[in-house]
Amino acid sequence: MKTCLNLKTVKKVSIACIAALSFASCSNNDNEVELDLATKILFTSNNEDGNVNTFNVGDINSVTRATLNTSVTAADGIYYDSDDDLVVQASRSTFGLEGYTGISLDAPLVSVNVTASVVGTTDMSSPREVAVSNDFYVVADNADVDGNADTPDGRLFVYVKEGNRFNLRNTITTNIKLWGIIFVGNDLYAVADATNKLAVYNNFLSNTSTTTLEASKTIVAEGIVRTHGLTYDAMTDTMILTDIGAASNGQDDGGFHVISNFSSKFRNTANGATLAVSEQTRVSGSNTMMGNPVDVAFDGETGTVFIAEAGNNGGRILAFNNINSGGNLTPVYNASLAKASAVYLHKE
Ligand SMILES: [Ca+2]
Ligand SMILES: [Ca+2]
Ligand SMILES: [Ca+2]
Repeated sequence: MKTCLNLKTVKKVSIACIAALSFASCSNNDNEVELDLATKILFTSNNEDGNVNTFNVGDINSVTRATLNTSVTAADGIYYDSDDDLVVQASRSTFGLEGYTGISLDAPLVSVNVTASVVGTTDMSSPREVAVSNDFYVVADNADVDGNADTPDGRLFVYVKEGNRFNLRNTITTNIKLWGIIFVGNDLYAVADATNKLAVYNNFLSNTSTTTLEASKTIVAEGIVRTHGLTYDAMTDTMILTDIGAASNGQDDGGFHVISNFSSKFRNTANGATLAVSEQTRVSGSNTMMGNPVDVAFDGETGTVFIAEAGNNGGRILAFNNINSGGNLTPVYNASLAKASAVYLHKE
């Protein structure tokens, strides 16, 4: 079957077959081929060399890797926009967003040198995670705001992508320390760094001026020492929070918590109240290779958790399957990535 060489064609053919219920021309084998060839790319950033490493994780037992070599030397939060063939990361050497165009998934990714052609003003001090809603790119900056490291605070920089520019619309100052952020619909969830708390800012983008903003609601995730990264999968209503434990232990005190049926659990936990650890599933222990898991992505379809591990062995990308009962799991995939800082999973 020659069209197997073109992944998108195969998918379209299979979908058309299913729609027509044409079993004669669409065997079960074709459907299996479609699933096996699903495009799933994990985009990653790091603070070692600032390059974007991509991992084709469509088959977790046969992962292929390619590197987009950038001119920045350290980076965090990462995102991929398939409509624009655009990879975006938050540069920690220029302190602005950088977008690399022409990154198409129509053919397997190969290692290339890239130049940022979508850029913006370099407003930030310590950019971390990036959260995207349509053309709005929000960056969490964890630098101290008020000159007193003992008072928790941070800033959310709200950029709008217009043409090949990231234009700063406004800046929101928070009274929590920031790191991981993610949109769930119109609401922006944020970890309260250095704590075990999860905050939400409802209708976040409706705050159009530069101002300070209190979280709409904050809950405590029992069992976590210090959360850092988070991700949400709408298909399975699953929230995942990482736990870096002590930052000083980069080897074996980290983990992550899976919160299934997240919407109702969050709704039913009052502002300031605690979500019991018995309502969460914890993965941690010596087999997990997690010391400082700083970011997380989740494929709800396969139940696979991807982790950016900043500390263990200098930094790794990890994947875990069969997470339902938690515990001291051995990663199903493990690759070195020095000072790994962020992961973003793109599926099509
Ligand atoms: Ca402060
Ligand atoms: Ca740790
Ligand atoms: Ca991320």
